[in-house]
Amino acid sequence: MARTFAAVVATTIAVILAAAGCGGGDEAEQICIPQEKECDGSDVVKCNADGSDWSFYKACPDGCKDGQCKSNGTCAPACGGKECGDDGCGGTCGLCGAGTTCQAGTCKAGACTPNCAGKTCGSDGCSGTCGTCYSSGGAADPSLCQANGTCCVQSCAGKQCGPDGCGGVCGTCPAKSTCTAQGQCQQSCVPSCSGKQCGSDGCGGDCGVCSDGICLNGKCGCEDSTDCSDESICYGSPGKCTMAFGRSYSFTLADATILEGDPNDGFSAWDVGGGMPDVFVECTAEGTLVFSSTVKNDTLSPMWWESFNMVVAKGQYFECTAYDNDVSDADWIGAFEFKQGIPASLLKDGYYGFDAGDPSYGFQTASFVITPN
Ligand SMILES: [Ca+2]
Ligand SMILES: [Ca+2]
Ligand SMILES: [Ca+2]
Repeated sequence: MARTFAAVVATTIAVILAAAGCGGGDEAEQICIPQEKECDGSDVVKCNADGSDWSFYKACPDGCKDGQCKSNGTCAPACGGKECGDDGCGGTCGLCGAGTTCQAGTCKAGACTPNCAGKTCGSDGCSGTCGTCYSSGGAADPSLCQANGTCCVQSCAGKQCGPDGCGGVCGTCPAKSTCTAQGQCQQSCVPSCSGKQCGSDGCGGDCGVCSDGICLNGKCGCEDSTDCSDESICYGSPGKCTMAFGRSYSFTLADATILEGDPNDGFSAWDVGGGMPDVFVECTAEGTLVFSSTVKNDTLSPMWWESFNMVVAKGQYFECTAYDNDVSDADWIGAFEFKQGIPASLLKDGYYGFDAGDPSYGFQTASFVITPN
């Protein structure tokens, strides 16, 4: 107000000087651009219409910068197009000079009669306000003042999101969630780990991590050795991947097929007088006998289903030989061997089928079932 008072005094003096004929009759010196605004401390000052002086325009509760009030950060003053009157945040868009009144946001000559009949917010038609609207959170919010001059009451009690009933929202939901009709944020995807030890929760997460990294149908562990890495087998129940070598296996000799004649003796009958062979099998590991089957008499397709246990080391030389049992000795029928050791693939398969692949070889085929102990 000091500025306004000073301006009035200066104008009065100029008028007096002009009337006295002592001022040379010149118009007042122009010191600013008419209507220009600048800051004076925390006030906005405005250049007079003739550019002769600054006058107080507006007080800024949160300070002035570049000729405009700073926003207080919680309420955005709504002064678009207004030079005076209520800014909706408890402040003013400006004050009108002497002899003028604020009418619908514009300073006009003459008196103005405030009218707040039926109104609780918005402009009183002059320089004042009929009231300020507040959000459900307690912050002044001019956007809640409706066209009829009453405050819209937000209905956000107990709501995290959704319409506030006043054209706005009660809040926004974080990513991957949506707002329910009841105004609650709900994850778009509902994780499901019921009955699962591991694997996907259906929403991009894990229900758990298995120690051996094997998760099948939500359970930790393997179903068979194909689930495990190259040199490991599936063992136990629930299955767990474990090293294939250095452990005991049960080898079961199931059956074999023998050539009808002895290829080592011109394909003559195996027994003197034309009898069929009397077959038994012996197996060695690193030259040590680990298995000797019973004798199956007079057959080309003996069946044993006889077992032995053996710890299988990696690279361990292994050989099985079939013989025809005779009265005084035994005829060598044939053999198979693993010079580089039994491969992990057989231990994983749990089965070995020997096939000579040579129609003239005495020991044609044999089959073993291999089970970890
Ligand atoms: Ca013989
Ligand atoms: Ca015989
Ligand atoms: Ca014999």
